[in-house]
Amino acid sequence: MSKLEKGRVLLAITGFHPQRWHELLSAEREVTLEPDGPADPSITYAVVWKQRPNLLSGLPNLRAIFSVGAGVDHIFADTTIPDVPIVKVVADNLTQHMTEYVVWRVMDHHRQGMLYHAQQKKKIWHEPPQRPSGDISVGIMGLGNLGRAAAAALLSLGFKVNGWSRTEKAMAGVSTFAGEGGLIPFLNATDILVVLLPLTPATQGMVNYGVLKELRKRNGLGGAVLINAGRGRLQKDADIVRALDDGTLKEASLDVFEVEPLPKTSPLWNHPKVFVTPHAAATSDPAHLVPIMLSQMNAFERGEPLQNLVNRKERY
Ligand code: NDP
Ligand code: OXD
Repeated sequence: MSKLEKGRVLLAITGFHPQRWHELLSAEREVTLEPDGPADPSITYAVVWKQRPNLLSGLPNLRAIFSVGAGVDHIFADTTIPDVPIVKVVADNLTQHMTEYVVWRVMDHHRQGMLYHAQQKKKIWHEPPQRPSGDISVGIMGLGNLGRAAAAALLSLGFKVNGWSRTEKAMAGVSTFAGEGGLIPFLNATDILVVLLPLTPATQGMVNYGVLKELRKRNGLGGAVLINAGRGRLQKDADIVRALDDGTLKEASLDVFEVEPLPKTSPLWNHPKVFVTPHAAATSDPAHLVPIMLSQMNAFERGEPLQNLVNRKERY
């Protein structure tokens, strides 16, 4: 089949330059760069990141939407998206990056990286007590593709691992909790909270002071720790500052924020107990993701079902 006989792709990206995505998709398909031809009836697929509102509803023959990220809240920000399947990213490379980020941040808090950093600045030679990882329970909010991989890596390092999800899940070695009823018991059994939830109407603002207050504090870490690599609007930035300042939280690693880029005026930038990364926990790499998208499009055109579909009702 020639490029022209295959479904045409609309590439609709805001916030970064899509040149590499364009080059790689163009190797197999005709690609239209938004805003060049948005209402083109020959467009079959849209590959999107934070697409312009009302753009997708103007495509008369759209058959599927592909998200450039694992999160799809950026797609639902447009309330007019047409009723076609939405495919999210599931890729070994992305999962590996997220696992590395979670292990890095958990290990740094566990091994007291912030304390050593502060000591080094003052040239203090002092060795605090070391606790075994088995004394620490890491609770992962969101036991999906990324949460499960992080859980497996943390288990292999000896941590106790709890997982919380919307529906009941079982995972060997992990204590699992589900739904609203499982939330408080999950938090009460957790020393380091790792947030890997999607942003949906049900999860927005969930990482707030009341939730942080429920974390366990009697641990070798000397307090509870928050790590959020899900989405910024899951959390209340001001509640995190309050929790850090009154000792509810000992430390936090934040990759995502209510407003991104994090405003220069945010107290999180200079907070001595916060480690900031710029939404960089797991970057979508087109070299890994475009071949997966293209093979899904090819399979779909052979009559095979699309994989990794978003549940439109739950919005993830
Ligand atoms: P999945 O869809 O595979 O998993 C989502 C998990 O969250 C599931 O376990 C799901 O429960 C759970 N969940 C959803 N809603 C609720 C709820 N209301 N209450 C309790 N649990 C809930 O997503 P991924 O693991 O692939 O990705 C997770 C998120 O990570 C993405 O949505 C994105 O926002 C973020 N992300 C961030 C990146 C970064 O660089 N910072 C990079 C990539 C992703 P159930 O199992 O019952 O369905
Ligand atoms: C994603 C992201 O959702 O990069 O993949 O945040």
